[in-house]
Amino acid sequence: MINNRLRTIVWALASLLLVSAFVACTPEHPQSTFDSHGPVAEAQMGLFNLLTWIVSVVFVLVTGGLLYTVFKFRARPGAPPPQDIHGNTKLEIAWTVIPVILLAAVAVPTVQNQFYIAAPPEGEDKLVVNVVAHQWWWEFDYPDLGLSTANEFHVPVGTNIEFNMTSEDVLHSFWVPKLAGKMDIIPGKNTTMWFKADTTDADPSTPEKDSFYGQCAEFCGVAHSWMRFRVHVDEQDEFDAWVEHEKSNAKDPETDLEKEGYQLFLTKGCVACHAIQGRPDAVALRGPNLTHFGNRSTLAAGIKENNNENLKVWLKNPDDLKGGTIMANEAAVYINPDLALSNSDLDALVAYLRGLK
Ligand code: HEC
Ligand SMILES: [Cu+2]
Repeated sequence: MINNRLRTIVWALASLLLVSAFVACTPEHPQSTFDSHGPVAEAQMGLFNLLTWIVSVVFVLVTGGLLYTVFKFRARPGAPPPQDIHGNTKLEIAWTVIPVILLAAVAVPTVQNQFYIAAPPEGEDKLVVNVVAHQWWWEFDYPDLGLSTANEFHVPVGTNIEFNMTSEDVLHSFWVPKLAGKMDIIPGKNTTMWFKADTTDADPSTPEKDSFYGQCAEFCGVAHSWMRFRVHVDEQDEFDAWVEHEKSNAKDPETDLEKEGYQLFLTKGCVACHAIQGRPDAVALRGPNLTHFGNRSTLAAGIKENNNENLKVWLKNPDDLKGGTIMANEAAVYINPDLALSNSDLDALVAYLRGLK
């Protein structure tokens, strides 16, 4: 009875494990490494496939040999006790030499790949993007184009993008699964990697153009899993237009509500942490640059759609969307009751920020 139930449970767990293993391999996921795009992701995918084939063959041969031996030489009633043997030089040489050959065969492409993914090929055009990781958002600077943005960045299709990365606080890791493997980001140190996107649309099965999803892949504190970002891959002319616009100063507030929001932005201490280009009072960089915030598709490092409702929830209490941010813990409006934002303050700030197109 108990045995039967146990057997059912073991079978159920095993099938569940098998199903989840296969489901995990689907390329139909915005962060699937199996849907590789561009030379870096493809090189890594190639290495993965090579390794998988080699270990599969080894697994089948070793397990097959084992099963064969176990069944063929199993104890039979009345059979004499097995003979004790010790040492077999031929066998020992074989099982030393074969793994050495296999490991050497795997080491060559692995080391080649390590060098290949560290920096874009010499002599080819490249675009440099400096990444600064913060708890829990991303700063993206383009030193050669003189612009800086946050949480979402654009790159031209078919161009090598070189990343120079460092951290403001703790360890983070930069990962856009469809474009390249992970790279650690270390405070006080510069790490590099590159990728080249071969398509502008991360998911052609949907009618609209999709961006590539990225995320921090190193545990960096309570909101680690909410430290996401987006890569928008553009045709060259779209990218050039984005750069021109992104370099321009923030739009002036137009409607009365926007003007009120701008005043609140100055008087409620938001400028202590947020930069808005063209506003000399707002140059700090403890939080994301908000110059063209209205054009970003997501809010709070890729976790929510950037719309009026979500922005209002965020400004009312960032903790409701994402626990433990510096904004919730240190901004005057959340720690000093005299400065707390009223409902109409929130509406004005939403109007101003969403208007920063
Ligand atoms: C003590 C520093 C600090 C102050 C003051 C502050 N913020 Fe923030 N803000 C941050 C940080 C840090 C983040 C990033 C949070 C995250 O995503 O983890 C952020 C995120 C944001 C975002 C989302 C940006 C994006 O790209 O997703 C908006 C909008 C914002 N803040 C508006 C405001 C407004 C309006 C005020 C004033 C009422 C304010 N902040 C005050 C630090 C601050
Ligand atoms: Cu992180």
